[in-house]
This record gives sequence, C-alpha cells and structure tokens, in this order.
Amino acid sequence: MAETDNRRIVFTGAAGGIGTMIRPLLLARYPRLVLSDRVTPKDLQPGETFVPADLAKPDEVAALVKGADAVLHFGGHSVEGPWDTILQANIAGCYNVFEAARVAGVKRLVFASSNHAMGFYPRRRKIGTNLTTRPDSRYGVSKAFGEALGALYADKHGIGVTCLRIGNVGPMPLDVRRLSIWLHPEDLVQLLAIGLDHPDIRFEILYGASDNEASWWDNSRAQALGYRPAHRAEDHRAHAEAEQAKIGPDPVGDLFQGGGFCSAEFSNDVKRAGP
Ligand code: 15L
Repeated sequence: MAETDNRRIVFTGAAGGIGTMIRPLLLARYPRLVLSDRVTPKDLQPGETFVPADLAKPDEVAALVKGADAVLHFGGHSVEGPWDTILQANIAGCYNVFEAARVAGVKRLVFASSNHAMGFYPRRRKIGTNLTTRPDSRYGVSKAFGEALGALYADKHGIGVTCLRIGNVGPMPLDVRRLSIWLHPEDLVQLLAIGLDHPDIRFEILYGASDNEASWWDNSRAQALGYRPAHRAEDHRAHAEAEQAKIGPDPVGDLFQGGGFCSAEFSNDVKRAGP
C-alpha cells in the first residue's frame, strides 16, 4: 500500500477558478492541504484547512507558510490589470511567498506562471523554455518576474522550484487559440505532482498544456520528467470551432500566442512586434 503523504502543502489562490477545479484531485494525492485566499473556499473537506492571507502583506504570508513543506503558489491577479493591482498582488505578493518559503525552510515550490510571459511570440513559431521572455501585458511581466524569483531562490537558497507556464485550464478548450494551449485539470495535477515529488527538481520551467496537436510549445522537459498528459485538445475541436465562430477576428491578437492580451492597449506596428 502506498504510504500517506504527510507533507503540509500550502496552496495559495485556492478559492480561484483553477483552485476550485483541482482541489479534489489534489486532496486525493496530498491529504494535508492548507488552502489560502482572501475569500473562504467553498465546501472545505477533511484534510483541508483554510488560512486567509492577503499576499501583499508579508506578515500574513509568513504566518501562512510557517511549518509548510511545500507551496503551490496560484494566488494573485489572474489576468491583465492596472499597474498597482499587479504590483501588489503579483509582484510584492510573489516575493512575499518566496521569501516566506525561504524563512520556513520549504523544500518545494510550484509557481503558476502563464503563457502570457511569452505571449508576443508568434503563433507560427514553436517555442521551448530556452528563449527570452516576451510578455504581452503587465500581468505577463509579473509572471516573468515570478520565474526570475524562482531561479533566484532555487540557485541561492536551494528551494526546488517548478514554474508552470500555464495555458488555459478547464474541462474543454474554449476556442481555437485554446486548442493550442489547453490544459485539463487532471494533467495540471500531474505537473504539480512532478514539481512536488520528482527527485531531480532544482529549477524547472515547464509548459502547462495537455496533449495538444496544435501546440506552440516544446514541452520535452516535462516529458523527460515523466509527464504523460491524458487529455487531447483535438477531441474537442468541434466545440472549440463552434465557440470561435461566435467571436470576431482580432487582427493583432490572432497573430500572437497571447491573443487578446497582445491586442489590448496595442499601439505598435504589427511588423515591428515581430510575427
Ligand atoms: C491566463 O494566464 C489567465 O489566468 C487565464 O484567465 C486565461 O486568460 C489564460 O491565461 C489564457 O491565455 O487563455
């Protein structure tokens, strides 16, 4: 019989969309979860405790992370927002989480990065994890910042850090762009398990994507660490195309991986931006 995993795992952003989808799957593998958010997650289960925290407040984050073995950092602002929102929730918040993890002696940290750290790469280009970031928004910049913090805390303090450049998590790809970047919740939990359990983790950047034929990403490092996504975007192509038909074209966003995050506030010439 498999041994029970007794690690205390702190999960920030647990009341958010992704948190709500994956909590039951996580709990099945990790029965000692400390959920955190500013609002209380619904239907707390045995094995889940809730500790509220505002990520912008270092004392609250330190109290949350004290005694933790690992952290899954999904908290913060999950789309583009005004600078001050991004600054507090995603820049200061992310720093507070890494710093609290260092002080608490946390061994593993998985950071929910985003495809928007790379959003200005053109769709016609397949990218890996060895390229400079090309954020498509202040939000994307905050994710690139979180990846850089991850590298610092891995190199300087020995925390095993995994950054997941997540596409779009849900039961189905929402439109044609998401056929390339979709991530089923079960596949996400497989990636989290690699970040928490794989013996070789020092610092990793992996793409958070299912088995997507139209993928723009080379996720061979995740494969090498044992990732075997069980879900295929192509199985939902008809649904994605039907949804896409309801959306008008986006002359800028449709050229780039980040889609609407690229076209929002865009004031460049498309040719200069590079696709
Ligand atoms: C993200 O990073 C966002 O958190 C999510 O809301 C989606 O917009 C997703 O990217 C996406 O690119 O579809």
